[in-house]
Amino acid sequence: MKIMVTGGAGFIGSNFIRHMLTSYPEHSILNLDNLTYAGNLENLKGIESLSHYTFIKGDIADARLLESIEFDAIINFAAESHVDRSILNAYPFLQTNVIGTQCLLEAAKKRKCRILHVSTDEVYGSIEEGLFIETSTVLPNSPYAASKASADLLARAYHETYGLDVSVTRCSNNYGPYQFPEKLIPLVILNAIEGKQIPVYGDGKNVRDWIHVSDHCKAIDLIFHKGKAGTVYNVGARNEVQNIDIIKKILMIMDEKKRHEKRSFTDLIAYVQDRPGHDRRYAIDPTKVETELGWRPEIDFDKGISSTVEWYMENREWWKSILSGEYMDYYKQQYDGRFRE
Ligand code: NAD
Ligand code: TDX
Repeated sequence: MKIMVTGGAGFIGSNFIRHMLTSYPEHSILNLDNLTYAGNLENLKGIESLSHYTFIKGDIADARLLESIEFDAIINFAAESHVDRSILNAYPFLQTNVIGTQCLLEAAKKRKCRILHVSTDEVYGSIEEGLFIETSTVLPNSPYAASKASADLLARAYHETYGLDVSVTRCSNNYGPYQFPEKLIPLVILNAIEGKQIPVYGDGKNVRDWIHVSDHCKAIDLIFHKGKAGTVYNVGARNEVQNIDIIKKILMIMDEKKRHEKRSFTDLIAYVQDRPGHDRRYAIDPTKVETELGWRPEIDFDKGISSTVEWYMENREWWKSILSGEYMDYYKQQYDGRFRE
């Protein structure tokens, strides 16, 4: 089977491609990614030369390009993914997350093939108490969340109208290696290493439900192979943490690793203006994927966060080239125009 993974040069997509190439050497993986600021081929270092892996630089919203590519199934990770950026400019979010997803649904419809669309718990909005289930009302609060919710609704419509074999996954906040340093966890680690302030939005008591990226990847693998068409699966590790607690935990781990220095990293914490429309709490119920498909998260949060801190400490070259912007120049020039016309 030739599986087209979109957005495979990003954080979760690259972790997923590694997982698939190891778990299914019989499948070939095609990575379609247009290398936005968040796409980094360094995330895939070491696998470019594998015979069952191919990279295509291209846009998921390019319907003509999609027609020219051969594949048997699609797993869609490609997206604009950062809430703060969507608040500054929603347009690229609608273009990629809505129009792009619609182009992929259309391409899957033409080929009558399976498509798994990777979505987020943010589509449900904020919940003060209890947990969101798959049939909870979709009430997105940021332009990012609204664009993801729109794509989810299109996926549903393509199933109802055309009988498309599509499943949607809604996962909670991921952490782990190769996450772009605009997101909370890598930002805290890198700012601490560089002695920069750590901005805490509002009172720092917003709650997110955290899952290690490798647990998310395994859930997607399972849902792709065994999930029911036309349905949604929540994916989460029942691991709710307040932002300020996660920040303090990371800084404590870093303090422990640097005992010789007098200054504590916790001095770097700075409360700043809140994010507009900042969702107070995300919490999802993953019972469906657990009982229907037997998925369980495997990575304990304390161990996962500690190994993640270590990964960023040991992979300085990876993030230094992101912070300096070098990663874009080198890789983007290499691929520009090569597959487009
Ligand atoms: P990311 O920003 O790290 O990566 C996104 C990738 O998509 C990049 O490689 C980028 O180049 C590519 N891309 C963007 N626009 C494209 C386009 N038009 N055509 C082709 N490629 C394009 O994102 P991520 O954190 O890895 O998230 C992946 C998916 O998972 C997204 O759909 C996101 O909504 C969803 N998700 C993320 C999280 C999380 O915590 N990060 C949680 C739940 C769901
Ligand atoms: O500097 C910061 N300070 C801060 O307090 C940043 C970047 C974030 N925060 C807060 C905002 C959130 O409450 O930390 C929390 C996590 O923020 P992000 O890492 O930006 O993630 P979030 O907004 O929760 O969205 C993430 O999880 C769901 C991903 O970016 C989405 O793609 C995914 O759908």
